[in-house]
Amino acid sequence: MHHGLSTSTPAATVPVPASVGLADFQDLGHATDTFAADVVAGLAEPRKAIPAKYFYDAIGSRLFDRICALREYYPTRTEMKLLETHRGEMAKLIGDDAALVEFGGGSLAKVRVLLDAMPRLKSFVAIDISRDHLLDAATTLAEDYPRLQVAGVCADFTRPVALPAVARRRRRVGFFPGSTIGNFEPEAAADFLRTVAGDLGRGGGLLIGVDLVKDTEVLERAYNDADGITAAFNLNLLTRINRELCGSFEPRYFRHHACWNADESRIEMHLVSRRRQRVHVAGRVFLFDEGETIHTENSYKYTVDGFHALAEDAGFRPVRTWTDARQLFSVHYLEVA
Ligand code: AVI
Repeated sequence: MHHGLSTSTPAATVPVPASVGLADFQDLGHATDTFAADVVAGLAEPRKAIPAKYFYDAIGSRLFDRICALREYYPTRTEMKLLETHRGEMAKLIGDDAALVEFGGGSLAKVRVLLDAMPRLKSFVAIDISRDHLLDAATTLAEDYPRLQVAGVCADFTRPVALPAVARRRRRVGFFPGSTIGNFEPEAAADFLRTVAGDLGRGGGLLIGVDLVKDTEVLERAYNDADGITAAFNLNLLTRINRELCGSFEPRYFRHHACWNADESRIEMHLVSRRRQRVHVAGRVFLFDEGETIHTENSYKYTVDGFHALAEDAGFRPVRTWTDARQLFSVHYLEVA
């Protein structure tokens, strides 16, 4: 399973083998390394913060896969069930003539549910910033669906993407599962949807998974699992900084904290300093008071109406929404207005 917010490996390190069964593979060269600059800038802020996309190094990605399988973490399971239950109806809305375009597809696990329901679909494009991971996942998908034209585009999908030939003369339908939209600030979420509407063009559609506002206890449990996997995921950021940016963090002097912020409609994740301390990162020194935090993630939750308003503001028309019986999660089919 994938988060869709992976940070990159540098562009063009591995040539695409001529033998892979992909219809197309393009590297738009968006992958630039801003980890050091972002961390130093974030730690220098009066309220320390580091962008959530930096969770996903190899260890963080593996921990995220484990989060997705946790009993407490309902989004993955619930969304998968919604896709399985309603894939017939979703397939009809997408249409066999469309090119399906997944934004930040990662391991491309969820889209298989749709592809299995659409044996006549002609083309699929996966866009992801993580080049080698994308190449692997798209190649495996092409092997498993030999009748489908599969293309990969290594790009930052928050920027406009010129889609490859297999998607050009077709209606285009985007796929953005996992409630990754929730990790964008609402402004950035609207900007992203506007960009996607531009990529998809007139007549296009978007199938998107969005986590819902719900009982605080259910929400907080999902981000404070009993096995401490989410805590390890959060704290791994410090280990990554130590390894990649010559950091001197002592992870045991920090603790994971996740809580629901009702005013902002989001789960916040923080790393709380257990003591007054001084930490070196990339040749700079940062001071922490006891109890001071690094804000590491926001995960916004929407009501169905709230999400529709956001989508409409960004140039989409909501066509169909599916939710589970407990109203935990939603999947929306939107059309470019
Ligand atoms: C990837 N993203 C949608 C996850 C979320 O729920 O916001 C990331 C995550 N953070 C902690 N647990 C899962």
